[in-house]
Amino acid sequence: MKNQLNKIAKDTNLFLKKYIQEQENSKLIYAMKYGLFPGGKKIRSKILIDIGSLFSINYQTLIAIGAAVECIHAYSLIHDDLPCMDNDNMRRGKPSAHIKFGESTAVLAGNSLLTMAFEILTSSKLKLRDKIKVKLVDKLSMCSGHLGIAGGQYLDLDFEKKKVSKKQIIDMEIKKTGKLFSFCCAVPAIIKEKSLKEIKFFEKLGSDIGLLFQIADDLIDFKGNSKIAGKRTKKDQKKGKATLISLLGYDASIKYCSKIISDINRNLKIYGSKSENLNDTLEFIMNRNK
Ligand code: GRG
Repeated sequence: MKNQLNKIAKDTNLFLKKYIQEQENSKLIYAMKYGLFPGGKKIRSKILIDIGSLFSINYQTLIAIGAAVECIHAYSLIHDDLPCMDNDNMRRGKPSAHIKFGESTAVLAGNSLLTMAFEILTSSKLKLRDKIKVKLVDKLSMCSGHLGIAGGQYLDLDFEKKKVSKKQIIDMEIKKTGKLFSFCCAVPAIIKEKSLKEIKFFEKLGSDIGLLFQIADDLIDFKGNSKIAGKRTKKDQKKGKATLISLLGYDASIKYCSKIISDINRNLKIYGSKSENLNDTLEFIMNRNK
């Protein structure tokens, strides 16, 4: 699992470096590269490749789409760390982008990473028919905007120090984190032009994985070591963040995660041994410490 994740990370970074190298240079690109490289775990690309293997999709195609997802993810982290958002000084073991380059540069680098994701999806480097590319652009924009990551982030900030229900927390976490995983899970079915019902099945799978990922992330904040995590930990409680841990407690949150994993594994049984890679990824998500 770790070896495969490292290979995916390496291939994604290679794709992005080459993609950027072939563009004209700009001053903003330094801050963009700072947000992208060496980057994080590339777990979203791993999920893309796990689900892609159920449909026998070309590896390099998935790496290119994963690179686009990685641009959006890097953008969201740069903006998440800004003083007007979560105000964090450290990310991935180094100073946050706004600490290194200043706020205005961090905002603009983030915006440029967002648009770069769509450049990648429409580029001739992605060997897919235009009709499919339009569907991918449509899905990724829906997952990123007010009904997805940006909307979820709004709720996350809005819920601070407020009493909110379990349903509200789940809705916020699915938007903030789950929607990008939804996109990754839906991509292979979109490429293979599967029915709307099948695409929806994979989107729901993605939002469940994203929810699991977010709860595991909150558990790291709760009990994690900031040196290992590469970011400040034990901050959710101080900030009055609404999380499932703050509402249900630590043990009940772990139980909740186990239930998500067993439900996902049951739903994927129809894919037989092909779904084993994804099972391993879910275990990794739950047991990670960064
Ligand atoms: C991206 C459209 C768009 C809007 C920005 C700031 C913002 C609105 C959203 C923030 C969303 C956010 C930070 C969600 C948290 C997701 C999360 C658990 C991030 C950590 O992901 P990892 O662990 O990070 O995969 P690495 O460093 O491994 O890549």
